[in-house]
Amino acid sequence: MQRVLLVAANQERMPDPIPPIGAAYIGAATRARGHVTKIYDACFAVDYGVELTAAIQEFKPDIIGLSIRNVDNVAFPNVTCYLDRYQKMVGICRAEAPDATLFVGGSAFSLFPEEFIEKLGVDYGVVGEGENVFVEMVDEIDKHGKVIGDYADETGLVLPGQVKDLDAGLSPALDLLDVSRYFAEGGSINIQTRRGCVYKCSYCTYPVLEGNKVRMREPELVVDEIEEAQKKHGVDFFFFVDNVFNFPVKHSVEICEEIIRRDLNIRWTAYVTPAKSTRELFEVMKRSGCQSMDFGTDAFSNPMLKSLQKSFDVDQVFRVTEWCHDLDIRFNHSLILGGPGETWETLKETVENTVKSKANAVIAIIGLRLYRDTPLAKYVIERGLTTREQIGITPMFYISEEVRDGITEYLSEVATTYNNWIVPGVKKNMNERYFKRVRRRGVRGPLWELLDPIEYDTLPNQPAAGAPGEIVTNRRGIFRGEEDTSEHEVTELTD
Ligand code: B12
Ligand code: SF4
Repeated sequence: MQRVLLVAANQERMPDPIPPIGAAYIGAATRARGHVTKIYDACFAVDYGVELTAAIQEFKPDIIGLSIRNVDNVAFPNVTCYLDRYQKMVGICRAEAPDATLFVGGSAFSLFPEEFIEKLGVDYGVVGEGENVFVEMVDEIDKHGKVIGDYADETGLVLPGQVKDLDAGLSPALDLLDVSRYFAEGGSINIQTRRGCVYKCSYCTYPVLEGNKVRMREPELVVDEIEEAQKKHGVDFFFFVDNVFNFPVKHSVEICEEIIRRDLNIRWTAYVTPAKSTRELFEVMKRSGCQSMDFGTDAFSNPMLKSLQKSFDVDQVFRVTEWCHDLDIRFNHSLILGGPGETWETLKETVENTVKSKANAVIAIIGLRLYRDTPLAKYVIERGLTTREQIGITPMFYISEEVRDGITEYLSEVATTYNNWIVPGVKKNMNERYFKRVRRRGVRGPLWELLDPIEYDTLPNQPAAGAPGEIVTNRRGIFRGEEDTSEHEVTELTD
């Protein structure tokens, strides 16, 4: 039997504090094999250094597993990178438990494993889903005092793990987390119904993280998990964290029907693709408690939807938003602006159409954060703008040349005109203190749901900027993590 301490390292609380269910999945798996397991969750820590030290001294772990979710906040130009904090946490683990075997895993790690392993100096780094491979390695340490199997390369890198049969796995050990606090301050508890994504949007990491085939959980087991959280913790609002909740459609319908059949009085939200959506699907979603949906629209102009390799067109987006209005489902458009081929014309069309669709809220990200092994990475590498190696933990964003000078100012202006537009990169319409006050009043679900559509007849002016400037390849940006006072380099690429 080993003593396994999982450290959920995320401290980001915008837009909400998020229960670290990745660590809770791992915790359920180690515990099921008889290892004494605890999660130290840094999310609400006042001083994680003091708390983590105390947790290690008290628990005396044989094995520590650091779970890292975010590399950065992807909010160009105001980017915060979390590497320093992760390094400090590793330092504390090494100092307080010098004999413990130190692992790292999580989505951030899986995106840049070689770089993280080098920068963190851990014993092992597990890429991808950790439930199986991590537990096998813990078992080996238990039996032999060390890992003897051929799991890792010489740097400690453990290659992608993927759980083939999700139903054979366990539900996340929510009891290892402070569910009540997350529910009170974050307004929902997360549930995963499937892994993987079949779509091939050009910039997206999700197929890299979870694979390009969808693996689904048995609808009954998903709803069992919902019911248990409801009974044990009084949770009545859920966030389906699947990359895309509504594909395959049959699976989504079965989950909704099971919720309806059990007459659970819950509400929920999810990421939804306009592709393959039908009104019948939205109706059954609504009947099962769907209060809102977040469309991964990205762009609202056909040339840009094509450029980003999206699987729907402008007409389909209008269609799904109409159904939302008819069925009283609130919705947000997540936009990613400035991709290859973006012009002032396409940008303006996106803004106009988004406003026309009367969205409750719009979250607009400026520029495309580059990740390795995505079609977009291939595009920029082929054009000689960067190399695979240069794409890494230090965030690098692609912004098309035509809109590069002026896009930030323009979106700032749009968000001033429409206060239902949230632009994280310029901190527009993101008021943390207001968000906290609202939560204290017991509001559930994503906070953007509180915003209301703004009428079409107040469209913003044509963008003021627009003349392509000289190519910028090394623009300085400031990273403002809590403990991170150093200045890092943000590279902005254009073609
Ligand atoms: C759903 C989601 C959201 C929802 C969360 C809602 C909720 N209540 O949970 C919302 C919209 C709020 C959100 C917000 C943000 N998100 Co988000 N989100 C996701 C998404 C799609 C799923 C996350 C999830 O729950 N997965 C399910 C769990 C079970 O998987 P997991 O945590 O990865 O854990 C598994 C493995 O990683 C591994 N593992 C995990 N820990 C450990 C530890 C050890 C020791 C081992 C061995 C293995 C291991 O095993 C686990 C089980 O298989 C991911 C993309 C993805 N597909 O991963 C992005 C993702 C995590 N988000 C990302 C980002 C950036 C953000 C934001 C910063 C964006 C923003 N500016 O607002 C915020 C941050 C919010 C916060 N407070 O931290 C990025 C992180 C990458 C990066 N660049 O940093 C991701 C990867 C998407 C991307 N762009 O690629 N997000
Ligand atoms: S953006 Fe959404 S639909 Fe497209 S590949 Fe990523 S997860 Fe799949």
